[in-house]
Amino acid sequence: MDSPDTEVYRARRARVAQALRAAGGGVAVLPTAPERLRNGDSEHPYRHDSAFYYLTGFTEPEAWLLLDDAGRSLLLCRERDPQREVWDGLRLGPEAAPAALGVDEALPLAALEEAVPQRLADRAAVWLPFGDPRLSATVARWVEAVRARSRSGVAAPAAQRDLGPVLDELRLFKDAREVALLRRAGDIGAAAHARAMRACRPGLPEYGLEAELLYEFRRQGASGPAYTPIVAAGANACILHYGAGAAALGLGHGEALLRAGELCLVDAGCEYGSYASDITRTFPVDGRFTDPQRALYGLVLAAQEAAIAATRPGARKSDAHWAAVAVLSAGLLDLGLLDRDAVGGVDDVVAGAAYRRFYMHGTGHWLGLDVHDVGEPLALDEAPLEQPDGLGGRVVRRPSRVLQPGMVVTVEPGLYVRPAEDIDPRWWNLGIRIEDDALVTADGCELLSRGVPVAVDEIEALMRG
Ligand SMILES: [Mn+2]
Repeated sequence: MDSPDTEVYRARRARVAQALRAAGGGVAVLPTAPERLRNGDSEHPYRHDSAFYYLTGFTEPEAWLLLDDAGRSLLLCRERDPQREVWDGLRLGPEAAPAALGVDEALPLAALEEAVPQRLADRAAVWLPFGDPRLSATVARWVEAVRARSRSGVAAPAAQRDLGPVLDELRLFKDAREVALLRRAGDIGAAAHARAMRACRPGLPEYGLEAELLYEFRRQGASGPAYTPIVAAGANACILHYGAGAAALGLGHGEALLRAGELCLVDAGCEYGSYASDITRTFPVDGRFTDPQRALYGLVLAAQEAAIAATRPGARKSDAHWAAVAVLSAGLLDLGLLDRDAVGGVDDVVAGAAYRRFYMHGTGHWLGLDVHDVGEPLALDEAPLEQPDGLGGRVVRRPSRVLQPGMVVTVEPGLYVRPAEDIDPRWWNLGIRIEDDALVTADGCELLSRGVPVAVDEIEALMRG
């Protein structure tokens, strides 16, 4: 009797098999992620491949899944090795894998070179995720190995086909189990942000808040951050990927001090049960928004509210972005950050993309096993049409995808004002982003990350307490 967990993965494999059958059949070949050296002989913490995990629930390195269009699955994994297990931890081993994972068959990794060509014989196609040259070369070699046996009457797959879009499409729609994990990741991520806000005070280094985030993630059972956290004080908030390798001038990453009167931007989410949260909050270091900070923050929040309202079934994915852009553009004109005489009205600002000086990224991305999760963002079944390219021009391309229940997107507008002669100094170095995670529901969306305040008054109350 399989555990319900095993049944989830079995059902997902059955859906892949069904998709292969519908597209002419064949065998899918999917490896998990490689282990990677960090430096010397020490490795980065191991993280399994998301698609591999989605179909197996298996988290060990050095594993392959073969899945044919009849739904038969074969796992190749490391053998038990008492000597190695003393050093590296327990291994499931091929003997225990069928019962533990619900796969039909399991073999030791050593059988890979023999087993795969065997399973590719007389198959219409081999399916593999495209875009990885090493994998493509390996699979091509296996196909050649089948071809070499053609005199014995065996036919090699005539086609290599991309497994990526098949898996991406399934992963785009989250099932109940995935929603539960995303909700927990959102709750833990939000609690960590609240902890960072409470711990914030002038004089702390950025890494002081990063430590609070990491502590709360781990304390609540997340495996760690889902991506490199950004804790950006003052002007650093205008560096979009501050923290991911970008450092403040003359300082190591995260070493700038939090100063009274400045804002702090925190973009951090955790990984729980392999699922990510992705949350951004921006708050005053001394717990009290100044008037310019409050005005600009209020504008970003209004843009986020408009984008959230546009995140519902039937709307297109890009509707949230354009809703945010419309609000931001109007506000930038009202606050005088954009000069009406120079750029015209709201429609001109949107069409000419003058807002891009202060808002240069998109408003959301899919979220799931990966923080920037997989899934086709365009409606591939619709004809291309002329539309804004987001850079001030027009472009002919397929429209953005229509949202459906079960999809999960982030909603993350922002504004970033760098010092410039034509900008009133009161706005200088304000970098603000507000990001929440939204599950598209039957009649709108549910925010999974609102366990941390977002309203000005509530942030100030939390930081006072
Ligand atoms: Mn994000």
